[in-house]
Amino acid sequence: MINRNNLFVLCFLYVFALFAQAPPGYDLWLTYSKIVEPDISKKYSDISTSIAFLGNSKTLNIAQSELHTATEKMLGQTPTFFKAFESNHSMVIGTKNLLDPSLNKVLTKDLEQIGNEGFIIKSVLSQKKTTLVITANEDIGILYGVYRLLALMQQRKNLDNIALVDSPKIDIRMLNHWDNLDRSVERGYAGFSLWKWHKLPEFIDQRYIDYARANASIGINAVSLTNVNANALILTPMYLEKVKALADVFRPYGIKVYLTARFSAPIEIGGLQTADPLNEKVKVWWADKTDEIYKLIPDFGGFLVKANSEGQPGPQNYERNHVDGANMLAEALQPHNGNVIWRAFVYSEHDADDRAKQAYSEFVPYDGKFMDNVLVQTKNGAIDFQPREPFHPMFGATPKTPLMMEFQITQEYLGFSTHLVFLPKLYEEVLDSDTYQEGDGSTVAKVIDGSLQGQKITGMAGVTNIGNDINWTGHPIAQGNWYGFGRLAWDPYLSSENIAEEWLRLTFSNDDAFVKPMKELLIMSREAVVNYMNPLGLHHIFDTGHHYGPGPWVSELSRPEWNPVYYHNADENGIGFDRTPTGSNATEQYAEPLRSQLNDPQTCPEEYLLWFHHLPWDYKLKNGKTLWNGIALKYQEGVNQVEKMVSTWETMKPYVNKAQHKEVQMLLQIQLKEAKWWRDACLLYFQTFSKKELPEGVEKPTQTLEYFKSLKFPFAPGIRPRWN
Ligand code: BDP
Repeated sequence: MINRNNLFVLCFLYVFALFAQAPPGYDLWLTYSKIVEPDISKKYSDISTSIAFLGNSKTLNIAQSELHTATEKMLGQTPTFFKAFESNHSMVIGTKNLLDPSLNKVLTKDLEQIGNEGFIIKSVLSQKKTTLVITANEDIGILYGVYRLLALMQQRKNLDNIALVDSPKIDIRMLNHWDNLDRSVERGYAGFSLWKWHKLPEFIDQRYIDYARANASIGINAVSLTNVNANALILTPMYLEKVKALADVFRPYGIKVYLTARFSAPIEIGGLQTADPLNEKVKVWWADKTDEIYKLIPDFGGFLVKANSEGQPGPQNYERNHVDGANMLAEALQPHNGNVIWRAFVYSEHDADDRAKQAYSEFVPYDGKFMDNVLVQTKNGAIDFQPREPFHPMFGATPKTPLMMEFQITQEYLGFSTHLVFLPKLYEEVLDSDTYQEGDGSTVAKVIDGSLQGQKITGMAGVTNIGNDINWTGHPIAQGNWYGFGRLAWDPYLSSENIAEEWLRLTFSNDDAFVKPMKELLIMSREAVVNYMNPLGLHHIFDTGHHYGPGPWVSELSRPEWNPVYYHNADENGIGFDRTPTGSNATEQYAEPLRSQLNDPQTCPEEYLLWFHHLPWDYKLKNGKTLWNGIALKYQEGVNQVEKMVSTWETMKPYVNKAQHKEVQMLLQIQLKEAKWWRDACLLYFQTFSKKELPEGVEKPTQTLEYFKSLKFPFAPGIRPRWN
């Protein structure tokens, strides 16, 4: 019978249960929900009853406790752990030097292949009994192996006879935070920065640990904490103590900390008169500063530098060049095995040449001149994180310089954290592109992982979409972009479809009735955004500053290449940017046969048509439609695709937590409204040049062009402070 006392206890238990569980979305893909299929649960339980977990270290303890928590949640069973190898264990986990010699022998060949970070998960028959072995050369490999095993379990994979030998194909797998010291985030749409600088170093937020755990679970091993538009204060002793505290949290998870280095720091915080990279005092200042950092953080990763780009200081302020600047820092870091990651995102208001050509023109001649510990970080495309860009022509064009890929995970030009876009599809398109630099099959992935041109050090960075929102990324589905980036940084040959499937299964449900339609939705979502924002190769027609919503009419900004009209060139004769030899000749930066293919509108892939060509409104597309009708129909298609996303999501209610279902539902409604906004605003504007009617099948706009032009968003999130 329920009396007052036990009612109180029940209420207490209910409230406790509510708070004991992380709020929806906080657990990311590490949900470890209960495995309800009895046969699978039984099999997994058998494997994880008695575990010899060899060795002791912070990293190993994390792996062990993850295994403990996960099996408890998934199987309702707590494994018994042994710290020494006895007999009859169902699972053995340990680095190679701790394994039983007979096991070690069986695995030697595999162990030789996996380097410091790889792992082996293998079902081994020994003394008539199968044991699941997780081994690696180093502790971090064990941690990665445990996460992988748990991910396989979450996906209900068959583990009988498993023989998985895996290691990362890329060395530096890095998140770039564009976080400012005041906790605002440049191009951040998921709240404020995670880093509570004011409370560090003493106060260690649980979130730092949860963040490191999530990264380790997908193999991310490097983090740059601060905005590339850097503030020199981060290099002062007070802040370095705080950075050290974060580095200490991240270390057992295999994550190294990097900082952005403001080139003028020797003046701003060092009291010098100059930051000239060839000046002796400047060199000594950076060398001392670097030593100071390594005293605190012995495994410090190095510096990420944006120099002489968009107003940031750099070596050119002293008539020196990027090589002088990068090598000066590289010298300071070299004794400590640190790296310089020098960004190639440069374009100048003093250079009248096509912005798309400038980074290549400036950097390719420096090939072979950088020190060995310099990587040049290059955005995936030559303009700026657009919904679709052809790959950056620098990939493959600098055989003696490691190029580090820079993708954007935060959706600056993709509808912020309001629009649903599954970005691994975009990343895959870039990585699979053939540069032809060393003949057929010279894909960007092979450039990045060093296999094409033999680079000794390799890297991939993602400008992160993480903030202090409960669900980390603002949009619940945007977590999949963090996940997918990590997976591709580990293995740039993975398919976006497999990543989508993995992530859906880990995060939401293993029910095929959910996974199949949702996978289709995710894969389509990228093309949908391209269609309703920038179809057929249009680019950079976003409204000024915040980059939210359309602004193809913007023409009054001080630098020509900041104006959308610079990119679309619409007039009565047509639309598009002529980058062939009759125009800016940017195509010359691509290798043959690609160059010729791009130069001819008939052979140029239609998705890049207006990126490379200025064409008349009545130009005939492959489907026989005129360019004008084709553009209009693409905008409409984008809207239709979002409508489809809305209706698919409606049917997903049974598989998703109620609160998250509602969140995505509301966000999709905004996305639909805004897809129509894009379509109507762009078509009304371009119509002033084409002077043609909208074709059949395209909905009529319900507002005027003047109305769309009048929309202003002074407080849109993520706006860059003009300059720190
Ligand atoms: C652009 C952003 C700007 C960044 C810049 C960069 O609009 O906020 O500072 O890229 O990558 O996309 O440095």
